[in-house]
Amino acid sequence: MSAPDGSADPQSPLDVVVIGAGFGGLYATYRLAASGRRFRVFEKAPDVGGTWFYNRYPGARCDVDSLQYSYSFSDDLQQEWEWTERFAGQPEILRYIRHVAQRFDLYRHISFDTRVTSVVWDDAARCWEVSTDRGDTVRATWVVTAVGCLSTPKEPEIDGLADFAGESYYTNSWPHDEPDFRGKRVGVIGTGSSGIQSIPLIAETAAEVTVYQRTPAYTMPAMNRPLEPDEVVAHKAQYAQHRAQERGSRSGTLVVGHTDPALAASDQERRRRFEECWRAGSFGCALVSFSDIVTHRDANDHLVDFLQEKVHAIVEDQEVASALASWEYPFGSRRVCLDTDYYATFNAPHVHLVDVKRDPIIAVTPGGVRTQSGERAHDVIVYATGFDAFTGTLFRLGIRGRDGVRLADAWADGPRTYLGLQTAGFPNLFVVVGPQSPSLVVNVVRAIEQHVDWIMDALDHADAHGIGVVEADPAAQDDWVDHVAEVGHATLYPVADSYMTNANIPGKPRVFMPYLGGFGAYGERIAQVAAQGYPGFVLSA
Ligand code: NA7
Repeated sequence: MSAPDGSADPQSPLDVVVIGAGFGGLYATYRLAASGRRFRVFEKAPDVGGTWFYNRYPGARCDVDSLQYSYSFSDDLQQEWEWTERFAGQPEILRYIRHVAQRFDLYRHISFDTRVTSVVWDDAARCWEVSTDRGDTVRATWVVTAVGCLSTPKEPEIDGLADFAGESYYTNSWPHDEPDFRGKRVGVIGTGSSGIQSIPLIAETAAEVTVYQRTPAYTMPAMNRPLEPDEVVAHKAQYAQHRAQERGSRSGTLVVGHTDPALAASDQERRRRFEECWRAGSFGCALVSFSDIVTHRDANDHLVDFLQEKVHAIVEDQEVASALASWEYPFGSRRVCLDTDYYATFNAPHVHLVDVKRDPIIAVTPGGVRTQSGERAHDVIVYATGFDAFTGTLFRLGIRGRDGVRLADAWADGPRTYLGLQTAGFPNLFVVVGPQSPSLVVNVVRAIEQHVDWIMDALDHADAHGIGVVEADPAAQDDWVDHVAEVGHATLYPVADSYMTNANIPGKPRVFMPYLGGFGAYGERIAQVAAQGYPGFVLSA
């Protein structure tokens, strides 16, 4: 017998090991606890929260409405929890996740400060052997990875990082003791969402802020605000309908798209709709403001022209405005950002922009940052340089499937999955919101619930039918990989270099990672597969 806490007993595998205790792992924990299965959850952090535990930089905030970016599995939970702002900040989201863990008594299932170091399939025993950096080894029939897509920091490929004599901070692993920028000269490298959210706040106290921009992001004002009590009451009264609408939608949100093309609209109508989205604080609205924004470059260009005008109207120094709006890729093909006062921050005399496309960074030096044009002195450098996204954390788990094949080798030319849920050669291993599923292009909390529910149904099906092994069929997998590529390449999304195309990490194959077929349609497809007895999966006793 295995100990009730799931500690090592090679003779008696657990039913399930879950890796990660962010939004995904926590919901899997809730479902597994309710199912009576024997399971254990491993989490490398000292608490729940995942991405929201680590990304605690100033201004860290969700860009999906909090009334939508939250669990739907418990009506009691969604009725009792009070979000204070339209877009919740990181501290509030982390409080929410902790509340969920406490309310449903989930903490006791999770081993914290425990990093999984290897996950190895034992074909003779038909189970996984999971080892951790604490020296534990646990065997389990099923493994569910819920490690997030943005959880392994990218190492910035800049010389001299270690030489810097001042303070260095990474937005994606921000210290718990808030750094004090008062009176300091701060350099910020990176202008994705993390840079764009943190720069205005850093500039509030720092003596000088120098922003090193390589690729300008598209960003729109978040229009964040406190939630009005009346709107919360009205939303909660309709929660069941709202959740159903989210589940059936393209993006897992309540954003509704237009069906007419921008190229057929008048200038006036285009401007009216773009302005509406700008004021709505919703980049999702802009993406679907016309039917052809994400599929037709000329349509997309109309929106880009509109945004360029906005930047030039806000930023006083027109040269700086030009650099901030020097987009060479279509709107939406990199994750669009929502900001609070980002562009206006560049009107402050102590905030400077360095366009490192024109003036490349040569190295970090003991005193600051040296670009081609010279050296700038800094007391602090903030790296907002992003993640080894989608596969970075999965590869670091040391997953080896049949015949000892490493997942990193099986995916050397890009991820190969069936429905984004499983990979041939890696039986009984399920991935929650990984590559080739809607994951990061939709409301990820909806995507998490969709995946975890599907996986739990699959485990029930296996139990009910005496099935011990579930594995993606290679032919079905080939078809899915082709389908994901085909759907992606019918849009403008794969055009840009970013973490969505793997292009932010030197040496990674350029592949478009998420599935763009729409959240609702994807949900229907995976539900149909389950209802039909799992075609495309090989099920054996
Ligand atoms: P992102 O969006 O990947 O942004 C990273 C930024 O860092 C981006 O502007 C990069 O420019 C820049 N970067 C990375 N390495 C370098 C080097 N070596 N030199 C200069 N600039 C560099 O990560 P975030 O954390 O901001 O956001 C991730 C997601 O979190 C976001 O999309 C939301 O969904 C929430 P580059 O593009 O490589 O030219």
